[in-house]
Amino acid sequence: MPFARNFLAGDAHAQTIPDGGHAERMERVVTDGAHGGGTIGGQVIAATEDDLGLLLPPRPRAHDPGRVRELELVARETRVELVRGTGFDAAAYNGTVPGPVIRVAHDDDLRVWFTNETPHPHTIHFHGTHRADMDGSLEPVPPGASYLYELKARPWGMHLYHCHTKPLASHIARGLYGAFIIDPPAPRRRAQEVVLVMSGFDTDGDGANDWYAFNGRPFQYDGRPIQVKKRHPVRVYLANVTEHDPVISFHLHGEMFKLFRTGTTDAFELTDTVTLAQGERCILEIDFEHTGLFMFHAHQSRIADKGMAGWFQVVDGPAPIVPTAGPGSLYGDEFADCTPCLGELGAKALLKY
Ligand SMILES: [Cu+2]
Repeated sequence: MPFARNFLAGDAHAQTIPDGGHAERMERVVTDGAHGGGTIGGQVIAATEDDLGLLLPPRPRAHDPGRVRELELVARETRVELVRGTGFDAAAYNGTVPGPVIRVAHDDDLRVWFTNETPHPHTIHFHGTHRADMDGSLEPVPPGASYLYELKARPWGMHLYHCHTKPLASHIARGLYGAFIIDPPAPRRRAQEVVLVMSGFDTDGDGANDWYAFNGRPFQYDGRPIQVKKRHPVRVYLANVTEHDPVISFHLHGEMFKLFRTGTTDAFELTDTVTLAQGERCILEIDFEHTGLFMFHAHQSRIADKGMAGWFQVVDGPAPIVPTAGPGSLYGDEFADCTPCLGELGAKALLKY
């Protein structure tokens, strides 16, 4: 048990969290209403719900090297609804598939208190740089145990976190993954920001995906396009964590986008399609010139037809970035009015910073 020192007995929430001398700058992230709010350094941060927590990333923070950012992730088994009447037995971080969007700044000191409340061993593996004992691939966290992951958030870019317990495919495919954004020291230009995590769901256990989705819900942005404003940059944090398919493509209609691969440099390519292998991610920036409905989807038709398709609704004038009921629904008309679907998965997902 070389890393036993990192296992926390019992309930991590009952632990005294050391402040490491940074109490005045420590910010705790409460991610699940079940655990209520917390008090750190005299600051009370309440847990709240947000239906759009998987689409809209937390707001960026200024570069402040050494700032401590804390959050809690709890793995639980849960049944999620993919489309009406189709459930999926998932293992999920904080109850949603994908797990909550984690967003920190370059050089933040990230502490993730992980508790495994499932009957199987799980971990969290973060992409980016960290010590070997923080990798999440060497020491499975047993059922009922906790583990404290500590890492300096580097490098800036679009990353992932996911379980790294064997057999890997089944752990990831069950839903233990999420987006991990590290903001650069020099802020990116102002933009309307969204997160799109692409994944698949093998509902019958035959090793092939039966449904595909952006942010865990097939067709959700098809029935409810994502509203954005014309001539205001749209930034998409895009990741592919699809198991069972070697690659997923992403294609945008009506406009080109700047493609920043992994988002770790300012170099970009102008295109309208990007193909991502499993675990790859990128940042896209789009300046819509025209109003109207513009589709985005996996260019592999089989995959788009099974849920990985949506729309941007570009408007001229004030527009919140929210999915709204829209007129267009090329795919999945039967799900377009699935009001109860919207938000269920995102309700517990938002990290409050
Ligand atoms: Cu796992």
